[in-house]
Amino acid sequence: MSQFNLDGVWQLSSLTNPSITAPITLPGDVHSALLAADIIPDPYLGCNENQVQWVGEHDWQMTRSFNVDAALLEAEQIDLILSMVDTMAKIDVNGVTALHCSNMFRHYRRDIRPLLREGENHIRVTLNRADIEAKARAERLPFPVPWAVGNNQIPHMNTLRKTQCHSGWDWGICLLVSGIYDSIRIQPVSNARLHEVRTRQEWHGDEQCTIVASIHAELLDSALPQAAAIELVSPDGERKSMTAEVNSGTTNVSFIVQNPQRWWPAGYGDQPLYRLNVSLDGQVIEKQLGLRELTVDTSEDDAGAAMTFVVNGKAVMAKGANWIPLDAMPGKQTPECYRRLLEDAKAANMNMIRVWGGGMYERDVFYRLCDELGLLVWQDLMFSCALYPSTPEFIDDVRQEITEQVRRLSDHPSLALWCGDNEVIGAIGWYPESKINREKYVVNYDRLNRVLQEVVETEDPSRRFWASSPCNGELDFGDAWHDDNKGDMHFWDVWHSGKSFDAYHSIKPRFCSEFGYQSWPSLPTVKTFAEKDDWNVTSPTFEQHQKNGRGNSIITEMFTRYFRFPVDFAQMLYLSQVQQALAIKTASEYWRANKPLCRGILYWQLNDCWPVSSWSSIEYTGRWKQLHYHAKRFFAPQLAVFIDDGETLKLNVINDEHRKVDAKGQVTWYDWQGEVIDTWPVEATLDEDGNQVLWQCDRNVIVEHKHEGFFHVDMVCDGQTISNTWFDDVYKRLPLPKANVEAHVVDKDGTITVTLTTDKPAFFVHPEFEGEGRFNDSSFTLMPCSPVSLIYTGDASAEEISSKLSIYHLAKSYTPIH
Ligand code: BMA
Repeated sequence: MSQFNLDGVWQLSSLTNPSITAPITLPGDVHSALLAADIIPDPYLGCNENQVQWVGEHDWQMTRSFNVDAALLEAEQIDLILSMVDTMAKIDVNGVTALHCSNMFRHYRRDIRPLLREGENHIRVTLNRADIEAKARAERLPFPVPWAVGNNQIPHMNTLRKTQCHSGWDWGICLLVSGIYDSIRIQPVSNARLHEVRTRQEWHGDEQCTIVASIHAELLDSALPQAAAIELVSPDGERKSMTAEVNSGTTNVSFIVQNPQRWWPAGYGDQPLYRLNVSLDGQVIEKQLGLRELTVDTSEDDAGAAMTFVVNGKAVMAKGANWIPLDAMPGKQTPECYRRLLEDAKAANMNMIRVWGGGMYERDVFYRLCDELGLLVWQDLMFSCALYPSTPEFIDDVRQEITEQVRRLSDHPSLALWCGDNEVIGAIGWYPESKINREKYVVNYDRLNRVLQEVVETEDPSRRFWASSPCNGELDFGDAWHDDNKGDMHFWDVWHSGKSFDAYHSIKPRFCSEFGYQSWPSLPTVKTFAEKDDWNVTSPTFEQHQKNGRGNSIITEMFTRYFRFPVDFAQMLYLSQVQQALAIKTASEYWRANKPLCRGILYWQLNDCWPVSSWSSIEYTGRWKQLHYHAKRFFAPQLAVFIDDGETLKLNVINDEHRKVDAKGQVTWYDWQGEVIDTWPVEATLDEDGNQVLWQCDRNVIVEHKHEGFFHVDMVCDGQTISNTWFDDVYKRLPLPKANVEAHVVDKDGTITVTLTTDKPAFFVHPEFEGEGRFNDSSFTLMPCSPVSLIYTGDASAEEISSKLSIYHLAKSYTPIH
């Protein structure tokens, strides 16, 4: 008898006001159901966030009936299996309480066979208010435990095991959502429960790898030992099968793989995947395995201590971004959206994603995609920016939660590191209570963190546990916001502390796991949430969609340091994205030029969970901000970057691949008309995993010709063109020419290209099509002598693109040019 689910349409009603009823599709959330039934306005539009706060202040119930036939009841036991239940829930079957849930990150399984009857059955899920439970728990704590004031709009979320940003964040809408976000499964059990299958790899040089699979099963009292069928399928489709006799407990079986195909992070090799299938008593578990060795090198050195991910013996330059939940309404977190976003991460040459601790342990589809795409995962445990209780009951619950999550995820080859939390060590220094009694709160921190470490090290000895992000190392409670010598750092001196972009040059991080700069969304995205009257950065709607109190002022003030002030709203949006790209480019390029000292760059943040002004490089609509196009260049395996040390202007060329690469091109000094002042050929074989200076110029020579032009490098590395541009001053002081950029859209055999030409050099050239799809490049330097042909991917026609195409470039942002 096989498993089935209770997914689909249920009936939702408010227990606070029973006249409010609507259908709800599960897996899904209450807000999405009310929105679909027109009971609430779209929370993402205008200032509607304020109109929907009542939803979180109601208790809800979800019911449905389902049919049970006599054949099902022949099963000895029938389990109800649930996960991602958000959060305070009671489950009744035919009027009898079967289960209480109180942790969104736990997995629940209960035999409901005694409650079922032949024919129609009823199931009811009661969802109680999270805010009231959080407050009640806080009142029971032995001493105050500060919550994420400033990010959360509803207090005491730190007492609940629920996605912490549900009650708002500095980029997040406050919706206090509830519901069930994973399939509601019913599993008949005749003889045995197949709880889980976990694997371990034993390497014997390059020639052989043994996969040890541990099958965890539970036999019913009456059952005899059971036969499990196990099959391993290689990436080429070669199958090896066996059967094993299984008892209650753990049964180990081994497969010897000769000449194993190794799994690599993106940019270092392929991602061959082996499939392991285990079936027992009608239950099947399928795993996707990647054979690889992964360690984290934190050994001490002259500068401090390394922070280097090493895969299959090769040091990796980790490049990527931080991930927040895909959508503020969990019902909208679809596999298609996961795929699109993660493919976009890979398309920008990323190889690591950090699952940030204020969100959730991601869905299986996320990790499967990361395995396929070669995106390493830095996995935070779900604690963020607040302090957390260390009471026995909280610790017991968390111990169970982490055990289950580590068991669920540890077989993914993409999973690179378990990290205890986001910024919780730092948070000890933020709140009045913990500031004046630091020892007490450090001990409180360590009690919980120690349990996290114990669980991770017991359950997954193959991986490193890292206490917190940021963290300077084992039991180091120092300032990882500023100490760049060891561990990972979060560098926020530019955005949060208002320093100029040069501050990125003042540190040499070993691994920067967070640094970010905000921009406003593009005009096409703004149009999806703001009426025309609100197209103004200080309008109520625009301010509602900015959750970092000083955010809009920071963006605007920074304009005055680097740029001439833009002429209108559309140009302000455009310029904010140039500015953001420039910030993250400045940092990333400089730190890459510090390789091998620096081995990781993860900017804050990849995505948005609703349409908002934020640090993201991809808007909620899926549109790439200019930053994402820059990331594709500054994270490319080969990078050419100008480094100005005050005395010399140098060209560093960095190669992250572990093989030599031939590079050839030239550095050219152009004047503002695009005429060559001077040019130098550059040619070299780039070292494996190297970082070389290939050209340099005395700064005095440039000073003598101040403002006369700019430097540009073009190189071809193994067929790929890389380029970069350097200016001798901030943009506002440069005599940028009033370039006229023209676009010609052509459809040739179904491929749409947009060719851009210009009469004078143009910078940060950004074509913006107000429809679906995107171009393969943007935000680049365009020269009169070399037109650029961009390829469009999407469904629009050439005519549509021509009629809805806006071309932006830097000089045009402050000078109307026709
Ligand atoms: C970081 C993160 C988030 C936050 C971001 C921007 O420190 O960990 O908490 O959203 O800063 O302020």
